[in-house]
Amino acid sequence: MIAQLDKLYADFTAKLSTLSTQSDVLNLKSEYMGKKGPLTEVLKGLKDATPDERQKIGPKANEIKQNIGSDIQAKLDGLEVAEINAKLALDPIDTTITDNVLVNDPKHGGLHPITAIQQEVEDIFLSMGFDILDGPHVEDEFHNFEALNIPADHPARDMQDTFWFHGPEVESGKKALLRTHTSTIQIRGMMSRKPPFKFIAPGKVFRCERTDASHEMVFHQLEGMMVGKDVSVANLIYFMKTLLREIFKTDVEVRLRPGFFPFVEPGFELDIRCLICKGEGCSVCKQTGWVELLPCGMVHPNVLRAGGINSDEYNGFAFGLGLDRLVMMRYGIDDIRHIHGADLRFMRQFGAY
Ligand code: FA5
Repeated sequence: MIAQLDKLYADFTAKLSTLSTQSDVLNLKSEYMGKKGPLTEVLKGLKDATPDERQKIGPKANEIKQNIGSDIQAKLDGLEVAEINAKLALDPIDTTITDNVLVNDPKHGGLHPITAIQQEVEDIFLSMGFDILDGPHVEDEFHNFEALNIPADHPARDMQDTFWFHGPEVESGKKALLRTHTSTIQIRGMMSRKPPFKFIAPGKVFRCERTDASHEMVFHQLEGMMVGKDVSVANLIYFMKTLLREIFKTDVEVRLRPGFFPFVEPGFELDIRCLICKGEGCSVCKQTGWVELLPCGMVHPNVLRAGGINSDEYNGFAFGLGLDRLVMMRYGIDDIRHIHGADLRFMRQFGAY
C-alpha cells in the first residue's frame, strides 16, 4: 500500500505539472481530495492491512494528503502571479513616473469659492462650540413658514417668493415647496435637541425672484441658532463680530438696524460697509454704501414653542448669513451671476478647474 500511495502522488504531480489554468487545477483538486478520489480508494484497503502496516500507512496517507493540498495552493498562486504579469505586460502602469499629465497639469480640480467660504465659516463656528446641521431642500409649509410664525395669508410670505410643487404632497400632507431660507432648520434643530444648544446649518435656498447684480434664484445661506438660559443681544453681536473679523481678517465696519422677520423679536439687519466700492456707492450696494449681509435677532417665543422649547425658561438668537454676498465682499466680485456662471476664466481665479 505504501508503494500504491507513492505512485498516486507521483501521478498527481505529473498531472499537475501539465496544467496551465486555475480552473483545471481546481478540477484536479476535487478529483484527488474528493470523497471518491484515488486517495480514499487506496485507504479503503486499510481494513485488510496488519496493525503494523496500518501504523505506517496512516501517517503516509496524511503526508500525501497535505502535500497534494500545498502543491495545489502553490500552483494556484503561481498561476495568479503569471496572470497579473501578463496583464501588466499588456497595459503597463508605472507608478514611479512623475512627469505625466496628472502630476504636472495645473488644471486639476479645486473648491468652488462658495464651498471654500462655507467650510471656512463652518470651521469658525465649530471652534466656538457650534454643531453643524443639514436639512432637506424640498420642504413643507410648516417648516418653511408656519412654525416660523408666518401663518397662511400672512403678508410676510410675500417677502420670499416661493417655488411651489404642483405634484404629490410631502409626508405631512402639506403642500411641498423649495425652501426659501435655511431657517427651516431652526425648527428641525430645536425639535431634535434639548437646550442649551448652538448650531449652524448651511445650504442652498431657492426663490422665484428676478436676478440682478446681487440677487440670484438659487443661492446659499448659513443659518445659526443658539438657545439657552439668558441668551442676550450682546451674545449675538459677539458671535457675529467674531465671524466677520475671522472672515475678513480685519475689523469690518458694521451697522445694526431694525429689521422685520416674523420669527425674531427684536429683529435686526446687520450690514457691512460695501467692500466693492468702499462705501462710495455701486450696483452691488445699490448706491447706498452698505450691503445687507446678516439678518438676525432674538428668537420669537412662538418659534421656540413650535420647536418644542419652553419659552418661559429659555430664549435664544438666530441669524441667516448670505454666503454668496459674503464671497462677493471677500473677493470684490461686482455681480453675483459670475459666481454661478460656468465661465472657467472666472473660476480659475479661485483655483477651481
Ligand atoms: C432670511 O432669509 C431669513 N431667514 C434670515 C434670518 C434668519 C433672519 C434668522 C433672522 C433670523 P433674507 O431674506 O433677508 O432673510 O435673506 C438672508 C440673506 O440671504 C440676505 O441678507 C442676503 O445676504 C441673502 N439673500 C437674500 N436673497 C438673496 C438673493 N436673491 N440672492 C442672493 N442672496 C440673497
